[in-house]
Amino acid sequence: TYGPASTPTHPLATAPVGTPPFSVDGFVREFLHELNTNQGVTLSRSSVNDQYLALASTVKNYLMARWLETNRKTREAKVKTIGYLSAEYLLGRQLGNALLATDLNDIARQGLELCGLDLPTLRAQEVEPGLGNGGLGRLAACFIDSMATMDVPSIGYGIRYEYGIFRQTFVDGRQVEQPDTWLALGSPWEFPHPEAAVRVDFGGHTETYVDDDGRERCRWIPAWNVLGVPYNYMVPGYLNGRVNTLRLWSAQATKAFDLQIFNAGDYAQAVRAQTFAENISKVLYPEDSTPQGKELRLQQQYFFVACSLRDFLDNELEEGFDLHHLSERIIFQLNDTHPVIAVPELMRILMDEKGFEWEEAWEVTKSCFAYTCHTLLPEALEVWSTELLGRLLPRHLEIIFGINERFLKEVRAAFPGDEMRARRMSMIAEYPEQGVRMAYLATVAGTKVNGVAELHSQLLRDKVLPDFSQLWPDKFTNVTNGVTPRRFVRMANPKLSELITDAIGSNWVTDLERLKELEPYADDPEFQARFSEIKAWNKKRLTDLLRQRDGIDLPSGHLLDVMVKRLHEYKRQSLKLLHIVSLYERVLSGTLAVEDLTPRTVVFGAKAAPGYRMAKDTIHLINKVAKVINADERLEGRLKVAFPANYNVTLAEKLIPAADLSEQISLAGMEASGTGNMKFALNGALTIGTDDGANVEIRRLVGDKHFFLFGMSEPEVAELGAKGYTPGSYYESNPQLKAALDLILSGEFSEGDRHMFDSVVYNLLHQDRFMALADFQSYIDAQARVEAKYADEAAWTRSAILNVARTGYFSSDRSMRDYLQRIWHTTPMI
Ligand code: NBY
Repeated sequence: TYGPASTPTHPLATAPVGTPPFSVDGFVREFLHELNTNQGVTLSRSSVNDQYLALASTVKNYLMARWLETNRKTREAKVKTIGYLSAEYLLGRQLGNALLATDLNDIARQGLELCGLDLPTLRAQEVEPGLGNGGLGRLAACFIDSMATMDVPSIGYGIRYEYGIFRQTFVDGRQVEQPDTWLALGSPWEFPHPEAAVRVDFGGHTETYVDDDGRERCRWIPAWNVLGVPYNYMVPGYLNGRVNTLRLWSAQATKAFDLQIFNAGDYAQAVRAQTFAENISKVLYPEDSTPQGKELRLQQQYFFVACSLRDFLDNELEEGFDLHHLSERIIFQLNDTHPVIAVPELMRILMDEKGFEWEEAWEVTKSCFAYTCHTLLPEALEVWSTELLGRLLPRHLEIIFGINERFLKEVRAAFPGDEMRARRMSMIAEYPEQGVRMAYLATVAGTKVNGVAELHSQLLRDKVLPDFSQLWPDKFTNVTNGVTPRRFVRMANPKLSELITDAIGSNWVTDLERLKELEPYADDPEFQARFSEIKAWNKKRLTDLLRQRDGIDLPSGHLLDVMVKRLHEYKRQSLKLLHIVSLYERVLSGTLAVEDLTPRTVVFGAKAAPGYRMAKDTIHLINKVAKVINADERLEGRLKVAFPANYNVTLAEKLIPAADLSEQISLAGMEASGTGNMKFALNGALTIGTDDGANVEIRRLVGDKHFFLFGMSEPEVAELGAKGYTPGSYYESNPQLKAALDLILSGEFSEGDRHMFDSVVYNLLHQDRFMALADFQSYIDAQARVEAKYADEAAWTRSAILNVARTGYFSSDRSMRDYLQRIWHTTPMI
């Protein structure tokens, strides 16, 4: 229960808390107060970390009243809430975003200056919460930002991993993973509520019994449980006074469990029990595409979903709410299949705890979920073995079988006699072992199923779930991804933001389509000049950062060519590498004069899943190639390769605004959307890319003249695959490709060791699942077009400006509007 035991009588007890005054003096007072009372130090004895923590607390105090008010208002309005269920949130640093959302930047800078402190130094002290792998986790972070900014009531639910995505280091060019200790120096942005912990059950068995009304019912007799402790985070809207909540769950041992063993005298065992429970939220799985099917992973999924449903039903809804109307108050958006176990969990709660009949419970359940798919790779679709599910969540497995049985009846009724279809559509796979296809369960249970870009949604309908889209054509829809302009333009690129605002006013930050108004400026020499200066300034900023962060020296005046994303074969970092090696080889062999090389620096940023051998070998190869090329004086410094370790959101914010060329070179039909592609275009980089994911839409909007398209289209890929793809034939028939691969095989990059990179090279020659060799020539040709254009500085700048002007569509605010209209059927709160 919440609130005081008796009616408060002190006048202050019912008034909302005040916000500290928006003045430099008010800020300084608040900051010093936090430094003294929270950190227990005086300014003169404070460390940078003390100062950062005090600053964070100060900013929090400015947000607090709004947060409390948002919660009160939303509760009172009894409107529909978006429950965003995501196993990952790749938030990035919080301080800069909070300062921006509260308009405190100037006041904070001045106030700190008066204290002899420097805001950027304090900002640099923050360790970003890396609670996600890549695009999917970052998308969740952009979406909660947009919902807050658009005044959409929402709660983000997820896991408070004690260790986020690993910290990547390189040792002799190979990736080595270090634990990410993001909590070590304090975590000023969270509010733990151990008193509001919820219990989550696991294991045991089910039984039937006869209830008081004489009905036969099922129940779950679990074997063990853990506690989920909520940690609340504020999600501030941009200058609109709304502050939504992100609620992340941390696992703890239950007291009962502990005490029982403790009383039995086995202290060591009691401590082990605690460790066992806490393991559940200990670490983020660093797999970004191939689910590993590990027991702990399923425990994580059920853990956070069970906590979240319990929390919403018990704490967010008013007491006595009639759950038959649940969908009027919540829609749970499933961020991929990771939270899909929420479907049988809601069924279980409604039937076993609230006494609903199956049909009643199913009606409610299927109106409360919608499912977003983020992939097309068959191996990325989660399948949980029924053995594991039955052991960990026996009641849920029963319910899944029940859902499947009724669903297959519906299929057989719709397609009489088509038994093959019924088997294809079953949620239960029988090979290689019996397992539950979570994407099918999500599709059956969801009111809507969406892909994340037009091409992806189409392929999802036609290739991944064709039987389902025939059965329910209206269930399928598209919402093209977007990115938050607050973090990725306004914060990351302050100079460009100022230029834009000077030209068209400041409303673009929340209405990004307004960037269109920049179009006329693309031909304005003065605007062009300022735009180029800003690009140069951003490059300088990046150069300074990489020098002190990584000891990397970026040359100036180069075309900055950037490929940053998770390392995966389908994304084809190896194709980018072949381009680099080929340029080098042509200089060595004299087919390209050094002075004809366009001065170019290629920057890679990429983490490989720790168990993904090919990805790790590719990282090793990139580093080795970089080492040789960077040291070779014959290149006269005209080609450089930089690979800063540990690419993350913080680095992205400096890297993207500096880029000239954005590499989006996945095999067509493989990248669901991409979101980095959008961030680059919005910051005035030109894209070299395939017709894949959201590239398709970017190119359509910016126009062919301002985009470097290459490679096979998705239908061409399918055709080549069907015909039989033989990568070796491209090697044999393309001398330039052959020379590049041969140079790697010669040991040039491996101190003469001719076998160091056999895995990568022979995979390309004999398998090349993602057809890098087939697209090689087309890619090389497109890079030649890049160089020709780059030589005409005015033309390049004009195209870059048009990229900014024409990509306002890719704001995550627009994505949210699409979700509201097509999926959630609700409107912002006025
Ligand atoms: O989601 C990415 C897609 O590859 C990208 O094209 C898209 O833009 C983005 C947002 O929609 N998918 C992605 O990032 N996936 C993961 O990070 C991920 C994480 C964990 C697991 C699978 C995928 N897992 O099975 O554990």
